[in-house]
Amino acid sequence: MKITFHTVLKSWKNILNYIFLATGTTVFFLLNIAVASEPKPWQMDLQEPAGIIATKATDLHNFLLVVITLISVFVLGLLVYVCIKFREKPNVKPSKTSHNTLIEIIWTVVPVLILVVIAVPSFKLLYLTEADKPVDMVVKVSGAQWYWNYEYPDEEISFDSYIIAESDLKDNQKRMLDVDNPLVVPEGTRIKFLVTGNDVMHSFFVPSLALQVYSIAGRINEIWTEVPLGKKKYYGQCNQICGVNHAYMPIVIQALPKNEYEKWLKKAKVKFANNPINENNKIALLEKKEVKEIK
Ligand SMILES: [Cu+2]
Repeated sequence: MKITFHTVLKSWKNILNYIFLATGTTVFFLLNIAVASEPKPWQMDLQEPAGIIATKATDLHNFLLVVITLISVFVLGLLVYVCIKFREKPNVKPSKTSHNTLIEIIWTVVPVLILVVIAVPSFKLLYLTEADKPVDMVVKVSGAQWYWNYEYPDEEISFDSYIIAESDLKDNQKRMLDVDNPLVVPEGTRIKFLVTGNDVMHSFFVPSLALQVYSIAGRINEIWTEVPLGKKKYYGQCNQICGVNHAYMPIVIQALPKNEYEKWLKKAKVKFANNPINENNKIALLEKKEVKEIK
């Protein structure tokens, strides 16, 4: 091929096009990461953790992944070694060994030690999730067939949250994930969720915030999380098979800056003014508070 000024210019143009395209795609993905925590197509890893519990849970997951990989590789290596070393050809007369005290002690003690090493960070995390930490706000979540109800006991508002049907989706809304009324919270807030159910069992599951708790009728389960700073949407789904429309009850937690949250709250108090607050649950909530204060 003859190299002319024109071809050089053309190839430079191509290179520049690629650079622009690559930068554009990267910026798009970074922006996407910045505004939403959601599952991605062909995602192999966990969702990016948000808040202290999710970060620690992801760290534990990564640590366990190393441990389990080492164990699997070791066991596979042993199997291959045994298959080769004790194959029939060089061992026409098979060994009849049935006991070896040293090996038996090793294969009992080493797994116990591994379990202890795993148990320490695991229990630490478990205690953290169960800890009665002071929180900034309380939200009551009720699972129903097949939608969620969110109640802000301190603000005396309550509303239902339904999936947006595929035919009604707007350009920036996600199929099977976006809802009409998201659970709006202020950014940088520690929230306690009181989770209960209206009918069958559901499960309130928002992976990026490490929230997963069963929603059971007649029972209140507690869980807390720290929503980090930043205007962001955290997507989740019911993950307890609860009936025919189980797949259609997604969860959206929308974190807003404090002033935007206050504005939303004002509007919400008007919009949801007619929604009844469950008086029985409110009493249960008060009792719970009192019990804690006595302790
Ligand atoms: Cu479900």
